[in-house]
Amino acid sequence: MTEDARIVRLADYRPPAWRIVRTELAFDLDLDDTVVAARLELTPGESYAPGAPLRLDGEELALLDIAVDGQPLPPARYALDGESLTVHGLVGPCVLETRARIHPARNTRLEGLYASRGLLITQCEAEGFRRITWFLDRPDVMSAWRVTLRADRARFPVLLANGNPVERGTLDDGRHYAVWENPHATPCYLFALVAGRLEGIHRDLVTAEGRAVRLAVWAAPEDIGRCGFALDAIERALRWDEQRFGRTYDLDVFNIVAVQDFTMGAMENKGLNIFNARYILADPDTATDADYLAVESVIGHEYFHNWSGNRVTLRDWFQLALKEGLTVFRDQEFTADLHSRAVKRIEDVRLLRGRQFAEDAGALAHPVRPVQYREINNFYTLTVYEKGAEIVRMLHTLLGEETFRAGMDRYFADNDGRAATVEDFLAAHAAVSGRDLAQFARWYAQAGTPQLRIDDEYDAMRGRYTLRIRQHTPPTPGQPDKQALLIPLRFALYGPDGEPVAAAAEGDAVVRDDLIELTADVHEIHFDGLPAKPLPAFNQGFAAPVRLDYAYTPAQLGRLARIERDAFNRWEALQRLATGVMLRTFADPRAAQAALSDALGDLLDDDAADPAFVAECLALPDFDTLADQVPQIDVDALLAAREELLDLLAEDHADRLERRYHALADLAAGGLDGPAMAARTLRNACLGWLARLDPHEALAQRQFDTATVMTDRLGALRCLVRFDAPGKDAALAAFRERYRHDPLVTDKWLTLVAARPQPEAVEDVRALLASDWWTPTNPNRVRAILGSFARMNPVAFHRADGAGYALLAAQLPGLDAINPQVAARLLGSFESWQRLAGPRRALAHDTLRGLDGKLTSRDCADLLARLLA
Ligand code: 0A1
Ligand code: ZN
Repeated sequence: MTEDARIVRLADYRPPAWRIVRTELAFDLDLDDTVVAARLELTPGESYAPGAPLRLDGEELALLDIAVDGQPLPPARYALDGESLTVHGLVGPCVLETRARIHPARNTRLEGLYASRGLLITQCEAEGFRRITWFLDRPDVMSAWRVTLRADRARFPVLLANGNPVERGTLDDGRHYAVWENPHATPCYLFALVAGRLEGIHRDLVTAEGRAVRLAVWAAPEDIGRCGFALDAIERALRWDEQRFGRTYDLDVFNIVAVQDFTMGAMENKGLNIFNARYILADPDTATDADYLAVESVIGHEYFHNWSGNRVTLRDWFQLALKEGLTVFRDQEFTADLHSRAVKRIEDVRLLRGRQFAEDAGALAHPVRPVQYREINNFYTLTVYEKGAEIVRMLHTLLGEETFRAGMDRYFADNDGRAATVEDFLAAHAAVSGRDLAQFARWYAQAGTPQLRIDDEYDAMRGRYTLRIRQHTPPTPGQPDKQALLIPLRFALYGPDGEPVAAAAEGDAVVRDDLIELTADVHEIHFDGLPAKPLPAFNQGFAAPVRLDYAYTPAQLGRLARIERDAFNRWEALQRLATGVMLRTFADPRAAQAALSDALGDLLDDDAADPAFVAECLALPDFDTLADQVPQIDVDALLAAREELLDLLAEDHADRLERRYHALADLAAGGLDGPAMAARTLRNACLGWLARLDPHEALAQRQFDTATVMTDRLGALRCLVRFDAPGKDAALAAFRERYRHDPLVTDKWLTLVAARPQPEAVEDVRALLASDWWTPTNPNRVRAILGSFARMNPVAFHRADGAGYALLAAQLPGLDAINPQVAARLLGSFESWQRLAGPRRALAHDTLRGLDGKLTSRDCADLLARLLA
């Protein structure tokens, strides 16, 4: 088979030849050996051809028995290979029964059924179910399910599966069983079971439709005390989806489980969500405020999938963004409604611009809906998730909340119980809005971040102000030419008094209130009757995920930071100002720096502003965001320019920073309420600046010594490590010992060590890899050490001698053999290698070439080929 024969293409989609209308599974569970009995009720599907064989997916399964309609099947009637089971001579509806033996404890890929600390866990998305039994492992085959779990009662007292519990009882030899029924038509990627020694907490409630539901959180006994916040978060998510989207829950139970070994963040299996423990466990001593918010957001995300993903699922994996982009949008709105909308938007845009833009500009760029793949696991990307959510957000912007909600209702109603496509989603919104969304659909098909270039002109004689707006999307791999997109561009014009100017727009684009709908490569729009040239502001709320090029002066940005009505854009003005200073793009660098410093000073003096927002403004663009702004990444120059500016600003505002730090102390001592969290955020931001100034190291040390919550303890420790304070090593050791038995907090310590912005971090990481802390089968641990190193430590990862690249590359073959998805994500850290300036480009290139032939998984082989193409 050639490499190309493995490529799966959207254009080749065919409906299934067979459907599986009902699936009954019975598991005899054990860590080393599990036996899976499957009973599949098959009926011919749309593309059924009489006499054609049935081909089921199946990997690493040992066949014990096979029968059709109750009769054992002779060997001549079926064929097995490493990937499939083919059955011949089936005509019309029939029942296929198989029994297979599998080995969970040997499963280090963590796909299919695997063991984690004595628990048995499943992960089936995208194609893991075929490692449990033979099946049509594709999302458009939807079945009703009945699952029986049998196991030793002492070692596996809790037995969970999808749907509702219907029966349980005792067997001989100390064994017991439980039966679960999931009546909703569900594809196999949403199958789940969990068995083991777990404890649970629960809450009973009644949905808006009057259904009694039991919500429960399950975790290892030592962790159950840290699950209360997660249980509250489920209830908040359930109520929010009822109110904002009119979606109610549809089973008698909703279970979520925390596990320590999990490749991704969490998984939305029907009625039984499985979570990486880091997105469930939280208490003030071990979780930061940011961790709490992440727990709430991921719980929301998985819960919201029950409608966007489960009730309406995907026709094929090319449609992944149909569930993921939509569900990210929904979880973003959940957080925005519950907390600060402006702060949430800023954080989402930071991630988008710092990471997704880089993906879209690098060797791995792909459309939100790809048209081909070698390995679908490689498409769980920031582009599918985050840019996918931005597309839904633009639709919301274009239609407005009311029409968008009607479009969502229509989408859910028309597609409930079905496997849908992006076209179905757009058709629902087109139907309710009466709009033609054909051009808008290009957002799903075209890779690359669009660039808007805006020039303006003011004719004082006529009082006419003109905007000329050009759009351009750069070429990406396989897509040299791009077409114009429908881009909703929000804008405002400010007069000399700082008030918005109300002037009617005319020109060759549709303009509705504050929204210009760009559809062509170039638009010209003018406003008449303006007594003075206005100050324009664009893309409020970052309504469109584009780069925006308008030649602001530092003074204009300083002014926007004060007068712009949109909070996101006030933050954005400061980011632009800081970026321009660091990249030296302003004609008068001194004036630019002064404008930035003045604006930050005013913010620090503004006790009425939300402290969390002020903290966002103090967080100037990071390395990734700066690197995204330049054609060639000169690592040393970017890092140096950033440090230089931060040092100067810290000097400028030492007094103000200190005042806010102390003034917020009382408020920050509160609990998990918004004001207390915001106060801690700003205090720790101030500390981060102050720690740059020698005499203030003592402040960080004092905060570390007296901290009562993880947010403050970790915030202080980060400063000590970051600036190499004298107490750094003692503090790191104290922290490590205090949390030695807590894997999630140990990961925080390892992250600090691996991300320490010093070239010697390469040697520190090497030492960690040789220590007992290195457990390469645990994805969180691999991420804490190598992920933090490659993604959060540009100083060491891009070390001039190439030692950082070599360190990572040396680990990849071993990791690839353990867990290909984890290895592939690390390999993705090289996505921007082609833009590196100087010798680093060749060093990275050589490192990648050196991996050729050493990475055996389809995941890594595919990525490496694309990186080197
Ligand atoms: N659907 C999950 C993410 C997920 C994807 C793949 C996984 O294993 C390969 C696991 C989880 C979500 O969006 O939360
Ligand atoms: Zn998701």
